[in-house]
Amino acid sequence: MITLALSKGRIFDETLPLLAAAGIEVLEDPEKSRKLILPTNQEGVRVVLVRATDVPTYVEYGGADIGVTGKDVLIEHGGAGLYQPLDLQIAQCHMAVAAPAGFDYQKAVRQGSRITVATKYTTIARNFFAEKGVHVDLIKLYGSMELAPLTGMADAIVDLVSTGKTLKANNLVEVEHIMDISSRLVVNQAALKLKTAAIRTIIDAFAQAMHQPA
Ligand code: PRT
Ligand code: MG
Repeated sequence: MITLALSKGRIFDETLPLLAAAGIEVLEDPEKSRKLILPTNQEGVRVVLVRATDVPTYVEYGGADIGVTGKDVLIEHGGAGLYQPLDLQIAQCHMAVAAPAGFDYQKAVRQGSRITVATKYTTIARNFFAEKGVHVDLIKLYGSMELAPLTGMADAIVDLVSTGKTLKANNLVEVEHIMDISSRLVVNQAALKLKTAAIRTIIDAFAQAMHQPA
């Protein structure tokens, strides 16, 4: 049995066509079912639904053999014990620093001021500002980062951006592009050794599906 960990929403939705290319069809719709384990048309393959941030943990500890997870989640997790054979180029977005239009971020950086930054992505933020030589006080949040500058709790945020609509709706402006983000296939190292053929088949099918012209 191969267990694949996915999170509901964009990762599940964007992984479906890759699964189809591997001949795997998920038999239930996660938006309609309350089940956390979904059967597929292949007796030897099942999907488990977990929180996006828990995907690397499930794969690391063998709760799942393989999983699909954002580069953001992977960096924050650390990636220990995970084989990362493929960048699937799905759930694309980028990590950015954003601030209210009234906050002169570039000036604060030039003057070497301390900046208070709210984020869910503390590892990415810490590394980015350390490399730039900017002194930051990080405030860890678990959601709705945009609110932090609006309430005066932080000068800026580090968050994911795709269309930019969320920043715009909250009067925030992107001031730094930190890195491009997409989702990766992650594999449990022990599972790769024990179930090589079955896992290789999936990796190869995904790789082939990705290289197909749109
Ligand atoms: O939502 P939940 O708290 O359950 O979990 P999650 O946010 O971790 O999961 P999910 O499904 O929202 O995101 C899973 C993965 O999708 C992330 O780890 C990213 O790698 C990737 N991804 C791609 C995104 C986005 N695009 C994205 N736009 N993840 C989050 N967002 C959020 C962003 O944080 C911001 O709040 O969408 C908002 C910005 O979107 P725009 O379009 O307004 O710019
Ligand atoms: Mg989300």
